[in-house]
Amino acid sequence: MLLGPILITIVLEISLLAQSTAIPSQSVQKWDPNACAIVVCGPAQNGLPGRDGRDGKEGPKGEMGTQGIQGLKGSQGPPGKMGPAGPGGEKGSQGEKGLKGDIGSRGLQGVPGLKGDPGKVGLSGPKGDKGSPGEKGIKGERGLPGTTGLQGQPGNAGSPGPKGDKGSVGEKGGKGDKGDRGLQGSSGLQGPKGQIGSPGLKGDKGSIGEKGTKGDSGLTEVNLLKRQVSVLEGQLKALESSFSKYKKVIVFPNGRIVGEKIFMTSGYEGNFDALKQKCLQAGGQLASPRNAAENAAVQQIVTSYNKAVFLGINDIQTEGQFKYLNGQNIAYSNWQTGEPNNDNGVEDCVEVYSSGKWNDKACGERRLILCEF
Ligand code: MAN
Ligand code: CA
Repeated sequence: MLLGPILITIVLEISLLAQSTAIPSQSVQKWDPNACAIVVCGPAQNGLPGRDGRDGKEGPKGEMGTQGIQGLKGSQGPPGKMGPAGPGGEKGSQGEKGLKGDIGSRGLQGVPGLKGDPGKVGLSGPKGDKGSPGEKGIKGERGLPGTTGLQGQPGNAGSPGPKGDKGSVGEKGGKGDKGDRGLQGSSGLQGPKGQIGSPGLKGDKGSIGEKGTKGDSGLTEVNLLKRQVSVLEGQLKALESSFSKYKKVIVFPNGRIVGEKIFMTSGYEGNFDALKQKCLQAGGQLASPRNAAENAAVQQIVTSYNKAVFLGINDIQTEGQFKYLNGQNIAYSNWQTGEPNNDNGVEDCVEVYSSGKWNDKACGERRLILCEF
């Protein structure tokens, strides 16, 4: 930048000007009007004219002048640094709804439908016209021989002799020629109209139809879908409420619902293996409460039937390590004080008392079934 050198030059020039024009501050401060006014000068020939010696005391300071005209506005300074970004503005209001879109192009014409079923049997038709005469028939067979002819004329008178005997009957003549065929008979009446035949083969696919009129805009489709979704939501809610009601009906009075789980008994009693099998067959498994709420539901059934149930928990595999039927270690238990004690070393199954407390018990004992689904 050249500003530095330029500034230095300006300052230097101003200070030199001040030195050459200003009255030294020392001489102003020590000015005394009573002091000698004689000034010793150089030869008159070359000197400057002297002062007239009338210099009076310095007058009082004048009144303050009126304010000067305002100076010209300085040039605009360089822009400051950019400030930090302000907080984000509020979200604008939603724009107006857009215009309805153009109607879409019409779809292709569908394939022609299948040919319809055959019609009912029609009424019998009118009597047909009389047929044309038939061809001339073939010549008939020769006829039977004719009857014996009449007796001949008496012979001429012979010489007178004795009268002769009467002659014998002559031989039968030959069969005559067959006669000409007769004219063809007139045509018979027309028969009844037949049944309508079976339907023909399916027709060929029709040609593509004309381009349809422009369809509704997509916006309308979206609105239609929204309406359908809203209707479906309503139906779903109704179904949920109805389903919840039916679940209650089904578990009354032999079951309990806890969250997603349903405990249910059929009243059957048997040993652990039999109970386990029954629950599996029903699509569930022996009750395996995994928290206090589920255990409370099991307790309610036990109390209601006044019969202890076996749980889907045992330590058959490893003594003292109680596991669910899937082999996992139990995550919740509600043992009666002093249990499990593996009494007589034969207690690998778990029963629930009406208090809700658990006791290990021999698996061969019979208990009330309680399955969970
Ligand atoms: C008592 C307790 C139980 C045990 C049963 C067996 O109630 O010792 O721990 O399981 O007897 O009948
Ligand atoms: Ca026990």
